[in-house]
Amino acid sequence: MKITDIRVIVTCPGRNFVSVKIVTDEGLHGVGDATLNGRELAVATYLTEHVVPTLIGRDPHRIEDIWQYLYRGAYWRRGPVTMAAIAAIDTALWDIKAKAAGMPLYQLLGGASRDRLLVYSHAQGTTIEEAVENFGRKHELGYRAIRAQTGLPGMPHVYGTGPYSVTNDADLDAMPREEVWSTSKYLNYIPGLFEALRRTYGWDVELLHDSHHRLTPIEAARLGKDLEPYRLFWLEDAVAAEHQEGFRLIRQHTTTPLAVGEVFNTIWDARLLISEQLIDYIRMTTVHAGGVTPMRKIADFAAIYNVRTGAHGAMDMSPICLGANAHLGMWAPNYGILEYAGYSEEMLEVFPHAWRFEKGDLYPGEAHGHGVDINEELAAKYPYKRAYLPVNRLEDGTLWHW
Ligand code: GCO
Ligand code: MG
Repeated sequence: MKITDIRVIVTCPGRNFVSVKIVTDEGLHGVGDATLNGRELAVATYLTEHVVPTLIGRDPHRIEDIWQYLYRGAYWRRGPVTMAAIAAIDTALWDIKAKAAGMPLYQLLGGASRDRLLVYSHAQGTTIEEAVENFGRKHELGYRAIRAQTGLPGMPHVYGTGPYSVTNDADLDAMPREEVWSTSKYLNYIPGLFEALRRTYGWDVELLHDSHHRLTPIEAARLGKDLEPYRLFWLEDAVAAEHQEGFRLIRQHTTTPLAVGEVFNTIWDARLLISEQLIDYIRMTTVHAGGVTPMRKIADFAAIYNVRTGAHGAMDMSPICLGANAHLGMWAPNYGILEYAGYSEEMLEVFPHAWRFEKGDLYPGEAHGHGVDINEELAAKYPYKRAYLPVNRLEDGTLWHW
């Protein structure tokens, strides 16, 4: 089999997605997600100008060799742009291999380790009352694990707390929106949210929370301790993880489970956190970790240390990435949970998919490959729109982690 064409497809059915479609001389094709929220065209250009020309004519079955060729061969390794580009190629190649083998991707990876995948959704509000109410709506939809976020009294909109909308993380702002943050107000207010959730919905639902990199290690340790009575499934991105040793300090102080990894690009970014058992869940995801090939290795490495997977699945990862994550999750012996933020109707029309959601679980489906495709004609109807993620400042104007 030979690769005859690789198309890089940029589309904006409500938010920007970058996809790769690899076509072969045997009529099989595969697709991969290359979306890097807010920096989409950097990846599209990296692919078109630097990657695609080197792959035409190659054997698509040589996935590992092509991955090494793009990773080691470029000399300039790692980084979100490079790894999203490699991920898209790698995911499309696994899609082709599984289709050629006549089986769903999870079968090729080693077969199912479970029947279904527990997923988590989001509930948020500008106040605790609003967040508790919205949590109830998600609970009624059947979700058994829900991430809860609330705004802070007297503060303008903060991350993940605005009115629910399918595009609300990056509602196509023409310039980066500036948000305001106060750690002390947050640390005082947030335990009240989880107290209210447990009081209202009891103990039969998993609670998650995302601090979005905004705390220092000692602040995160304090929050972890304060949340212990509510038995969280995890506390996510408590600190900016460049400072990995900071997790030692958090770990010494709290039994609240810790999750991190959505901005990691390679297994090296997670090496210390996993091998020292400083975290409980590794949240790396197919598109940002370099594809299915490294995701398998990360899962196996994490399993040695009892760290479970919890892949990032906000809606800025396309339905293709969700499909690949679902197949990896079906196989991984140490699967933990998968984020499933959901997509709009327009998005799902552009990306026909075999996975389905039912009663709090995701099923990857039995279609051959990873089960997600792209409707190129429809994709062309939604041209790219420049969009930014917000930035974050402390009340005195200091630029802070977003
Ligand atoms: C999450 C994330 C997202 C990110 C977004 C950035 O846990 O789902 O934190 O909301 O902010 O994916 O593009
Ligand atoms: Mg997050």
